[in-house]
Amino acid sequence: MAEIRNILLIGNVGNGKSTLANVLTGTNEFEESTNRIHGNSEAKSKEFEHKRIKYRIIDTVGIGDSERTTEEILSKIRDKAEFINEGLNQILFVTNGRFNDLEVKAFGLLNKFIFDNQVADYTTIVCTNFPDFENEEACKEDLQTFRGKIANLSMPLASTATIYVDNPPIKGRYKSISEDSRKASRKVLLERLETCQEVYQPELLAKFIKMIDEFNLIIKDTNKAISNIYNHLDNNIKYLGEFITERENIVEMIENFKEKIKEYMKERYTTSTLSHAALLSGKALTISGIFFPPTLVPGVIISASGLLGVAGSESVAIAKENATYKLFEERLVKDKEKCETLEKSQAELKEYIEELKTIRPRFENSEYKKENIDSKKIEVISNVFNNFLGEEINIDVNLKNEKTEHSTGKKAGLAVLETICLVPPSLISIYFIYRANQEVKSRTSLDDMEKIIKNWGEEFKELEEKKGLLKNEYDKIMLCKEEMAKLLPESER
Ligand SMILES: Nc1nc2c(ncn2[C@@H]2O[C@H](COP(=O)(O)OP(=O)(O)OP(=O)(O)O)[C@@H](O)[C@H]2O)c(=O)[nH]1
Ligand SMILES: [Mg+2]
Repeated sequence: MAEIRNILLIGNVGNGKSTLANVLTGTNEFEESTNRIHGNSEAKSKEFEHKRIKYRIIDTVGIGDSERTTEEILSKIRDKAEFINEGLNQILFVTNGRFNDLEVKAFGLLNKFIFDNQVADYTTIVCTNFPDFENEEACKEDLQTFRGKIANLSMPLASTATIYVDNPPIKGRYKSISEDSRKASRKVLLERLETCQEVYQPELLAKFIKMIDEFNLIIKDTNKAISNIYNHLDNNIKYLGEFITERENIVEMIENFKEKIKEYMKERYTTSTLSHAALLSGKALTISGIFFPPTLVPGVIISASGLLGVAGSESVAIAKENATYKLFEERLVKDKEKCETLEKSQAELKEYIEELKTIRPRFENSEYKKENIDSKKIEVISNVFNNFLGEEINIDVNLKNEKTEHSTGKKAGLAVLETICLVPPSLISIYFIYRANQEVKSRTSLDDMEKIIKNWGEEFKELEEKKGLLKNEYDKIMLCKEEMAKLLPESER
């Protein structure tokens, strides 16, 4: 025999469970609701002793409310699992004598999911609100009609032991009469409970708890995966937007520089032509100085200034070009970093989508769904999976990141070589003028920059399309997220 007898009170909202708990425990610790529609939201338990037998009265929140789903009804009882697991001595099914369909349905659900066929042996129906409860004949007569009525609703209930009580509220004009009535009710109840020695171990409860917990975990995991997908999609879209803008900025920057470089290329061509001309004529004067000495000094001066001009214009060109490249390359490095970040974020997004996919079979195979415990919740989750995972999800964005092959060193080396070649008297200057002319025409120094921004230009349309696709997925997941939030308790939304 258990040390303490657990007595579980169940029954319709407002049928007098809490009142009965007060009557039994001889306290007023259980809240007797005056509002019959919105009863206790919380239910507690209290121990007391009578004739050296310890009892624990476990009140529950009213069941059988037309608004309540199967799960709600069952989970009310599940909250008391700690005591139910210890074993129950008696379940007091509190009714006001007018059993309705919902009460019968609730009792049926309890049998199916928490208790088992044996439950009727451990249940006593307590009819409250029966002022004539001390009149044996009146009770018998009522019991007959009552059983006749419920026989076709629930056979186990029709054969369950039934007692009658009346626990009117202790207030107003009839206060003392009410107190007397409650005392007499208590006697009837305790006499009944004294005979209940056996402990009933509801075996289905553990299974039921597992089923509910499993399902709650599915909701939690689904919600987490959806939130992660939502956040990543949101980030990806914003990021891709910024990425596109940034590339557009680079393209604009290059376009501007292109103009500037064109300008200085022209200047460079002029300087280069003048310098080379000076150099050529200087050299000619120097050579004629052999035959006509007065031209020697001016010839050396003119060729030296020409040489300086060539070297100067070349080094300015290299420096300007170098500055442009540096800037471009810096932006390219940033662009590359962005590509990598987006790639990483996309990989994570894919992982979360895969995760969501793995939850789906868990949901489909769950006992909860098979037993259709809560059709509303099941529908919400089904819709979420169908809506988001229904079609192939296309989130891949392939970004190309190119490298430039600009080398300042090579150019500077060539320039030095050029200057050295110009020192001895020779006609090589003419070739260099020709080369400077060619460079102005082809602007080779901009070639690879132009190639990159051209490729990007072709990619922009594709990226915008991708952004649109991501946005579609985002809209879908947002709806799923909103739906899922409805399944979560207020505090976790
Ligand atoms: N006359 C009379 N009134 C009762 C009896 N039992 C309960 N009441 C009244 O019915 C109302 C509801 O009683 P509660 O004990 O709060 O009912 P409950 O089953 O705990 O209700 P919930 O917690 O909402 O499910 C209260 O106003 C009680 O005073 C009874 O046997 N006779
Ligand atoms: Mg109550």
